[in-house]
Amino acid sequence: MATDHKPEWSDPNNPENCSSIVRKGQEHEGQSASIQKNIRFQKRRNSEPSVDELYEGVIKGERSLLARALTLVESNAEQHFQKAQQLLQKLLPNGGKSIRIGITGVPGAGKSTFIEAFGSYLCDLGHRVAVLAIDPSSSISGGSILGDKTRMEQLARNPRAFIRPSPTAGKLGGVHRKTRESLLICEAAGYDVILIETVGVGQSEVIIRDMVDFFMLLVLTGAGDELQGMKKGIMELADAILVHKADGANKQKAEQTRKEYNRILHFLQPATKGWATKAYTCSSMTQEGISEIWRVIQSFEQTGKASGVFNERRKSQAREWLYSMITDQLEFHFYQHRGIRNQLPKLENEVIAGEKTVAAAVETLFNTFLTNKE
Ligand SMILES: Nc1nc2c(ncn2[C@@H]2O[C@H](COP(=O)(O)OP(=O)(O)O)[C@@H](O)[C@H]2O)c(=O)[nH]1
Ligand SMILES: [Mg+2]
Repeated sequence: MATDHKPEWSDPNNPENCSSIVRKGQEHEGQSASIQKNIRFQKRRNSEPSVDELYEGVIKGERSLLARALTLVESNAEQHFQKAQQLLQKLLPNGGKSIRIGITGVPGAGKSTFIEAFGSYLCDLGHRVAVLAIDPSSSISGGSILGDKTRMEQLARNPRAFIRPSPTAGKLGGVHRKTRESLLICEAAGYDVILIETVGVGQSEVIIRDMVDFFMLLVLTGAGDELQGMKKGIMELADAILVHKADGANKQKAEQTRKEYNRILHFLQPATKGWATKAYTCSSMTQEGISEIWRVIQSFEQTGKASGVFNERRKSQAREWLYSMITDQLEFHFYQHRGIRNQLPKLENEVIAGEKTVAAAVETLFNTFLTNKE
Protein backbone atom coordinates (compact mmCIF):
# COMPACT_ATOMS: atom_id res chain seq x y z
CA MET A 1 0.00 0.00 0.00
CA ALA A 2 1.26 3.51 -0.84
CA THR A 3 2.61 5.37 2.15
CA ASP A 4 0.66 8.50 1.20
CA HIS A 5 -2.49 6.68 2.28
CA LYS A 6 -1.15 6.17 5.76
CA PRO A 7 -2.21 8.39 8.61
CA GLU A 8 0.05 11.32 9.58
CA TRP A 9 1.10 9.70 12.84
CA SER A 10 2.48 6.57 11.21
CA ASP A 11 6.26 6.17 11.24
CA PRO A 12 7.57 7.23 7.80
CA ASN A 13 10.84 5.35 8.36
CA ASN A 14 9.05 2.17 9.16
CA PRO A 15 6.03 2.01 6.84
CA GLU A 16 5.52 -1.69 7.36
CA ASN A 17 4.53 -1.08 10.97
CA CYS A 18 1.26 0.41 9.86
CA SER A 19 -1.37 -0.86 7.49
CA SER A 20 -4.50 0.95 6.55
CA ILE A 21 -7.16 0.65 3.91
CA VAL A 22 -9.27 3.53 2.69
CA ARG A 23 -12.80 2.38 1.85
CA LYS A 24 -15.68 4.14 0.21
CA GLY A 25 -18.19 5.55 2.76
CA GLN A 26 -21.18 3.34 3.53
CA GLU A 27 -24.34 4.13 5.41
CA HIS A 28 -24.94 1.80 8.27
CA GLU A 29 -28.04 1.04 10.24
CA GLY A 30 -29.11 3.76 12.64
CA GLN A 31 -26.81 6.34 11.10
CA SER A 32 -29.51 8.71 9.91
CA ALA A 33 -31.08 8.58 13.38
CA SER A 34 -27.79 9.63 14.91
CA ILE A 35 -27.46 12.47 12.38
CA GLN A 36 -30.95 13.64 13.33
CA LYS A 37 -29.96 13.55 16.97
CA ASN A 38 -26.89 15.61 16.20
CA ILE A 39 -28.99 18.20 14.38
CA ARG A 40 -31.35 18.42 17.36
CA PHE A 41 -28.34 18.92 19.63
CA GLN A 42 -26.96 21.69 17.39
CA LYS A 43 -30.36 23.39 17.36
CA ARG A 44 -30.51 23.32 21.12
CA ARG A 45 -27.05 24.84 21.24
CA ASN A 46 -28.09 27.65 18.94
CA SER A 47 -31.35 28.38 20.73
CA GLU A 48 -31.35 30.64 23.73
CA PRO A 49 -30.40 28.93 26.97
CA SER A 50 -32.82 29.30 29.87
CA VAL A 51 -32.07 31.35 33.00
CA ASP A 52 -31.34 28.13 34.90
CA GLU A 53 -28.97 26.85 32.21
CA LEU A 54 -27.14 30.18 32.20
CA TYR A 55 -26.96 30.20 35.99
CA GLU A 56 -25.49 26.70 36.11
CA GLY A 57 -23.05 27.48 33.31
CA VAL A 58 -21.85 30.72 34.89
CA ILE A 59 -21.22 29.32 38.35
CA LYS A 60 -19.38 26.38 36.84
CA GLY A 61 -17.26 28.91 34.96
CA GLU A 62 -18.18 27.57 31.51
CA ARG A 63 -16.82 30.15 29.11
CA SER A 64 -19.43 29.80 26.37
CA LEU A 65 -22.35 30.20 28.79
CA LEU A 66 -20.55 33.04 30.55
CA ALA A 67 -20.22 34.79 27.19
CA ARG A 68 -23.92 34.23 26.51
CA ALA A 69 -24.88 35.58 29.93
CA LEU A 70 -22.87 38.71 29.18
CA THR A 71 -24.50 39.04 25.78
CA LEU A 72 -27.85 38.89 27.56
CA VAL A 73 -27.09 41.77 29.94
CA GLU A 74 -25.56 43.77 27.10
CA SER A 75 -28.63 43.34 24.90
CA ASN A 76 -30.80 46.37 24.24
CA ALA A 77 -33.96 44.29 23.72
CA GLU A 78 -36.58 44.66 26.43
CA GLN A 79 -37.37 40.94 26.72
CA HIS A 80 -33.68 40.27 27.30
CA PHE A 81 -33.60 42.89 30.01
CA GLN A 82 -36.18 40.97 32.09
CA LYS A 83 -34.39 37.68 31.62
CA ALA A 84 -31.02 39.23 32.46
CA GLN A 85 -32.45 40.62 35.70
CA GLN A 86 -33.74 37.17 36.72
CA LEU A 87 -30.32 35.74 36.09
CA LEU A 88 -28.57 38.49 38.06
CA GLN A 89 -30.93 38.03 40.99
CA LYS A 90 -30.01 34.35 41.09
CA LEU A 91 -26.30 35.05 40.74
CA LEU A 92 -26.19 37.86 43.31
CA PRO A 93 -25.10 35.68 46.28
CA ASN A 94 -22.15 34.42 44.21
CA GLY A 95 -20.83 37.90 43.38
CA GLY A 96 -18.72 40.39 45.29
CA LYS A 97 -15.73 38.17 45.88
CA SER A 98 -13.15 39.83 43.68
CA ILE A 99 -10.89 42.82 43.81
CA ARG A 100 -12.15 45.31 41.24
CA ILE A 101 -9.49 47.45 39.65
CA GLY A 102 -10.07 50.40 37.32
CA ILE A 103 -7.41 51.58 34.90
CA THR A 104 -7.49 54.88 33.05
CA GLY A 105 -5.15 57.11 31.07
CA VAL A 106 -5.02 59.00 27.80
CA PRO A 107 -5.05 56.98 24.56
CA GLY A 108 -1.54 55.66 24.02
CA ALA A 109 -0.65 55.63 27.72
CA GLY A 110 -0.34 51.86 27.36
CA LYS A 111 -3.43 50.70 29.27
CA SER A 112 -4.09 47.66 27.12
CA THR A 113 -0.44 46.64 27.08
CA PHE A 114 -0.32 47.05 30.84
CA ILE A 115 -3.42 44.86 31.26
CA GLU A 116 -1.79 42.21 29.09
CA ALA A 117 1.36 42.21 31.24
CA PHE A 118 -0.36 42.63 34.60
CA GLY A 119 -3.15 40.17 33.81
CA SER A 120 -0.70 37.50 32.64
CA TYR A 121 1.37 38.04 35.78
CA LEU A 122 -1.73 37.52 37.96
CA CYS A 123 -2.74 34.38 36.04
CA ASP A 124 0.74 32.99 36.67
CA LEU A 125 0.17 33.60 40.37
CA GLY A 126 -2.94 31.43 40.12
CA HIS A 127 -5.59 34.14 39.91
CA ARG A 128 -8.42 34.20 37.44
CA VAL A 129 -8.65 37.53 35.66
CA ALA A 130 -11.59 39.09 33.82
CA VAL A 131 -11.02 42.19 31.72
CA LEU A 132 -13.90 44.53 30.94
CA ALA A 133 -13.74 47.78 29.03
CA ILE A 134 -15.78 50.94 29.06
CA ASP A 135 -15.53 52.88 25.88
CA PRO A 136 -17.55 56.08 26.22
CA SER A 137 -17.32 56.68 22.48
CA SER A 138 -18.93 53.35 21.68
CA SER A 139 -22.41 54.89 21.79
CA ILE A 140 -21.40 57.08 18.87
CA SER A 141 -19.26 54.77 16.80
CA GLY A 142 -21.21 51.64 17.72
CA GLY A 143 -17.83 49.99 18.04
CA SER A 144 -15.76 48.99 21.03
CA ILE A 145 -12.14 48.93 22.10
CA LEU A 146 -11.65 46.00 19.79
CA GLY A 147 -8.16 46.86 18.65
CA ASP A 148 -7.23 46.19 22.25
CA LYS A 149 -7.89 42.51 21.92
CA THR A 150 -4.94 42.33 19.60
CA ARG A 151 -2.81 44.06 22.24
CA MET A 152 -3.93 41.43 24.72
CA GLU A 153 -3.26 38.46 22.51
CA GLN A 154 -1.34 36.50 25.09
CA LEU A 155 -3.88 37.15 27.82
CA ALA A 156 -6.78 36.37 25.49
CA ARG A 157 -5.36 32.89 24.99
CA ASN A 158 -4.79 32.30 28.69
CA PRO A 159 -7.36 29.81 30.05
CA ARG A 160 -7.36 31.68 33.38
CA ALA A 161 -8.37 34.96 31.73
CA PHE A 162 -11.53 36.26 30.11
CA ILE A 163 -11.64 39.44 28.02
CA ARG A 164 -14.83 41.23 27.12
CA PRO A 165 -14.81 44.33 24.89
CA SER A 166 -16.95 47.32 25.78
CA PRO A 167 -20.71 47.00 25.31
CA THR A 168 -22.46 49.63 23.27
CA ALA A 169 -24.77 52.08 24.95
CA GLY A 170 -28.51 51.87 24.54
CA LYS A 171 -31.67 52.67 26.40
CA LEU A 172 -32.21 50.79 29.66
CA GLY A 173 -29.26 52.24 31.46
CA GLY A 174 -26.39 52.46 29.05
CA VAL A 175 -22.84 51.28 29.30
CA HIS A 176 -22.34 51.69 33.02
CA ARG A 177 -25.28 49.52 34.02
CA LYS A 178 -24.11 46.81 31.64
CA THR A 179 -20.54 46.95 32.90
CA ARG A 180 -21.66 46.70 36.53
CA GLU A 181 -23.81 43.71 35.74
CA SER A 182 -21.07 42.08 33.67
CA LEU A 183 -18.76 42.54 36.63
CA LEU A 184 -21.16 40.64 38.91
CA ILE A 185 -21.48 37.83 36.39
CA CYS A 186 -17.69 37.49 36.05
CA GLU A 187 -17.39 37.35 39.83
CA ALA A 188 -20.02 34.64 40.03
CA ALA A 189 -18.04 32.73 37.41
CA GLY A 190 -15.07 32.68 39.77
CA TYR A 191 -12.88 35.49 38.45
CA ASP A 192 -11.17 36.96 41.49
CA VAL A 193 -9.49 39.93 39.82
CA ILE A 194 -11.57 42.19 37.59
CA LEU A 195 -9.73 44.78 35.51
CA ILE A 196 -11.77 47.54 33.91
CA GLU A 197 -10.13 49.70 31.29
CA THR A 198 -11.44 53.07 30.22
CA VAL A 199 -10.12 55.83 28.02
CA GLY A 200 -9.59 58.94 30.08
CA VAL A 201 -12.01 61.45 28.67
CA GLY A 202 -13.49 63.06 31.77
CA GLN A 203 -16.89 61.54 32.46
CA SER A 204 -15.83 57.91 32.19
CA GLU A 205 -13.34 58.18 35.08
CA VAL A 206 -16.10 59.18 37.47
CA ILE A 207 -18.32 56.32 36.29
CA ILE A 208 -15.54 53.78 36.68
CA ARG A 209 -14.44 55.12 40.07
CA ASP A 210 -17.97 54.35 41.25
CA MET A 211 -17.68 50.66 40.41
CA VAL A 212 -14.15 49.70 41.43
CA ASP A 213 -12.26 49.24 44.70
CA PHE A 214 -8.90 50.43 43.43
CA PHE A 215 -8.43 53.01 40.73
CA MET A 216 -5.20 53.76 38.93
CA LEU A 217 -4.09 56.33 36.47
CA LEU A 218 -1.45 55.57 33.85
CA VAL A 219 0.65 58.56 32.84
CA LEU A 220 3.69 59.13 30.66
CA THR A 221 6.99 60.84 31.27
CA GLY A 222 7.91 64.36 30.40
CA ALA A 223 4.72 65.32 32.06
CA GLY A 224 5.90 68.74 33.21
CA ASP A 225 3.40 70.55 31.01
CA GLU A 226 0.87 67.81 31.26
CA LEU A 227 1.01 68.02 35.03
CA GLN A 228 0.17 71.70 34.85
CA GLY A 229 -2.77 71.03 32.60
CA MET A 230 -3.97 67.83 34.20
CA LYS A 231 -7.17 68.21 36.06
CA LYS A 232 -6.59 67.95 39.74
CA GLY A 233 -9.94 66.20 39.86
CA ILE A 234 -8.70 63.12 38.05
CA MET A 235 -5.66 62.80 40.28
CA GLU A 236 -7.93 63.01 43.28
CA LEU A 237 -9.86 59.96 42.06
CA ALA A 238 -6.78 57.75 41.86
CA ASP A 239 -5.39 55.32 44.45
CA ALA A 240 -2.14 55.04 42.51
CA ILE A 241 -0.46 56.86 39.66
CA LEU A 242 1.71 54.74 37.37
CA VAL A 243 4.38 56.44 35.33
CA HIS A 244 4.29 53.91 32.53
CA LYS A 245 6.85 52.88 29.87
CA ALA A 246 9.69 53.31 32.35
CA ASP A 247 12.17 51.44 30.20
CA GLY A 248 15.25 52.10 28.06
CA ALA A 249 16.15 55.74 27.62
CA ASN A 250 12.89 56.68 29.30
CA LYS A 251 13.68 55.11 32.65
CA GLN A 252 15.43 58.02 34.26
CA LYS A 253 12.87 60.52 33.08
CA ALA A 254 10.17 58.27 34.48
CA GLU A 255 11.81 58.36 37.88
CA GLN A 256 11.89 62.14 37.76
CA THR A 257 8.26 62.30 36.72
CA ARG A 258 7.33 59.99 39.57
CA LYS A 259 8.88 62.40 42.06
CA GLU A 260 7.05 65.34 40.50
CA TYR A 261 3.74 63.53 40.84
CA ASN A 262 4.47 62.62 44.43
CA ARG A 263 5.17 66.27 45.21
CA ILE A 264 1.79 67.27 43.83
CA LEU A 265 -0.07 64.34 45.39
CA HIS A 266 1.15 65.57 48.72
CA PHE A 267 -1.19 68.55 48.43
CA LEU A 268 -4.24 66.72 47.13
CA GLN A 269 -7.14 64.99 48.83
CA PRO A 270 -6.61 61.23 48.83
CA ALA A 271 -9.25 59.24 46.93
CA THR A 272 -9.62 56.69 49.72
CA LYS A 273 -9.76 57.45 53.41
CA GLY A 274 -6.68 56.17 55.22
CA TRP A 275 -4.74 55.50 52.03
CA ALA A 276 -1.95 57.69 50.70
CA THR A 277 -2.02 57.80 46.90
CA LYS A 278 1.50 57.58 45.54
CA ALA A 279 3.21 57.50 42.16
CA TYR A 280 5.13 54.46 40.92
CA THR A 281 7.09 53.64 37.80
CA CYS A 282 6.53 50.54 35.72
CA SER A 283 7.11 49.06 32.29
CA SER A 284 4.87 46.52 30.62
CA MET A 285 7.61 45.84 28.12
CA THR A 286 10.28 44.78 30.63
CA GLN A 287 7.74 43.81 33.36
CA GLU A 288 9.67 45.96 35.80
CA GLY A 289 7.43 47.31 38.54
CA ILE A 290 4.51 45.01 37.70
CA SER A 291 4.85 42.89 40.83
CA GLU A 292 5.22 46.02 42.97
CA ILE A 293 1.86 47.33 41.74
CA TRP A 294 0.21 44.08 42.81
CA ARG A 295 1.79 44.37 46.27
CA VAL A 296 0.44 47.93 46.52
CA ILE A 297 -3.07 46.75 45.61
CA GLN A 298 -2.92 43.90 48.12
CA SER A 299 -1.81 46.26 50.84
CA PHE A 300 -4.66 48.62 49.87
CA GLU A 301 -7.16 45.78 50.20
CA GLN A 302 -5.80 44.63 53.54
CA THR A 303 -5.73 48.05 55.18
CA GLY A 304 -9.14 48.95 53.73
CA LYS A 305 -10.74 45.75 54.93
CA ALA A 306 -9.23 46.14 58.38
CA SER A 307 -10.50 49.71 58.75
CA GLY A 308 -13.88 49.02 57.14
CA VAL A 309 -13.29 51.61 54.40
CA PHE A 310 -13.28 48.91 51.72
CA ASN A 311 -16.72 47.56 52.55
CA GLU A 312 -18.14 51.01 53.20
CA ARG A 313 -17.21 51.97 49.66
CA ARG A 314 -18.89 48.85 48.26
CA LYS A 315 -22.06 49.69 50.17
CA SER A 316 -22.14 53.27 49.02
CA GLN A 317 -21.50 52.10 45.46
CA ALA A 318 -24.53 49.80 45.67
CA ARG A 319 -26.60 52.72 46.94
CA GLU A 320 -25.38 54.97 44.13
CA TRP A 321 -26.16 52.25 41.64
CA LEU A 322 -29.72 52.03 42.93
CA TYR A 323 -30.30 55.75 42.45
CA SER A 324 -28.66 55.93 39.08
CA MET A 325 -30.77 53.01 37.90
CA ILE A 326 -33.93 54.74 39.15
CA THR A 327 -32.93 57.79 37.12
CA ASP A 328 -32.25 55.64 34.07
CA GLN A 329 -35.57 53.83 34.33
CA LEU A 330 -37.53 57.03 34.86
CA GLU A 331 -35.93 58.53 31.81
CA PHE A 332 -36.57 55.43 29.76
CA HIS A 333 -40.24 55.14 30.70
CA PHE A 334 -40.79 58.85 30.30
CA TYR A 335 -39.56 58.94 26.71
CA GLN A 336 -41.31 55.65 25.89
CA HIS A 337 -44.66 57.00 27.04
CA ARG A 338 -47.00 57.37 24.10
CA GLY A 339 -48.46 60.68 25.30
CA ILE A 340 -44.98 62.13 25.73
CA ARG A 341 -43.93 60.97 22.30
CA ASN A 342 -47.01 62.63 20.79
CA GLN A 343 -46.63 65.92 22.59
CA LEU A 344 -42.89 66.42 22.77
CA PRO A 345 -42.11 67.51 19.17
CA LYS A 346 -44.76 70.22 19.23
CA LEU A 347 -43.72 71.48 22.66
CA GLU A 348 -40.08 71.44 21.62
CA ASN A 349 -40.89 73.68 18.65
CA GLU A 350 -42.86 76.04 20.83
CA VAL A 351 -39.98 76.35 23.27
CA ILE A 352 -37.48 76.95 20.48
CA ALA A 353 -39.75 79.56 18.90
CA GLY A 354 -39.99 81.34 22.22
CA GLU A 355 -43.74 80.80 22.45
CA LYS A 356 -43.67 78.72 25.60
CA THR A 357 -41.43 78.67 28.65
CA VAL A 358 -39.43 75.53 29.36
CA ALA A 359 -41.10 75.16 32.74
CA ALA A 360 -44.57 75.30 31.20
CA ALA A 361 -43.65 72.68 28.61
CA VAL A 362 -42.24 70.38 31.28
CA GLU A 363 -45.36 70.80 33.38
CA THR A 364 -47.60 69.87 30.48
CA LEU A 365 -45.49 66.78 29.81
CA PHE A 366 -45.49 65.65 33.42
CA ASN A 367 -49.25 66.08 33.66
CA THR A 368 -49.57 63.72 30.72
CA PHE A 369 -47.02 61.29 32.13
CA LEU A 370 -48.54 61.11 35.59
CA THR A 371 -52.21 61.00 34.66
CA ASN A 372 -52.21 58.52 31.75
CA LYS A 373 -50.85 55.08 32.21
CA GLU A 374 -49.85 54.47 28.58
N1 LIG B 1 8.38 51.38 25.62
C1 LIG B 1 7.18 50.95 26.00
N2 LIG B 1 6.13 51.05 25.15
C2 LIG B 1 4.92 50.62 25.57
C3 LIG B 1 4.73 50.06 26.87
N3 LIG B 1 3.43 49.75 27.01
C4 LIG B 1 2.83 50.08 25.84
N4 LIG B 1 3.71 50.60 24.97
C5 LIG B 1 3.38 51.08 23.60
O1 LIG B 1 2.49 52.17 23.67
C6 LIG B 1 1.56 52.15 22.60
C7 LIG B 1 0.13 52.29 23.10
O2 LIG B 1 -0.20 51.17 23.88
P1 LIG B 1 -1.72 50.74 24.21
O3 LIG B 1 -1.63 49.64 25.17
O4 LIG B 1 -2.49 50.51 22.97
O5 LIG B 1 -2.28 52.05 24.89
P2 LIG B 1 -3.78 52.44 25.33
O6 LIG B 1 -4.36 53.29 24.25
O7 LIG B 1 -3.61 53.24 26.58
O8 LIG B 1 -4.55 51.18 25.55
C8 LIG B 1 1.82 50.85 21.86
O9 LIG B 1 2.55 51.14 20.70
C9 LIG B 1 2.63 50.02 22.83
O10 LIG B 1 3.50 49.14 22.18
C10 LIG B 1 5.88 49.96 27.73
O11 LIG B 1 5.84 49.48 28.88
N5 LIG B 1 7.07 50.42 27.25
MG1 LIG C 1 -6.40 50.50 24.92
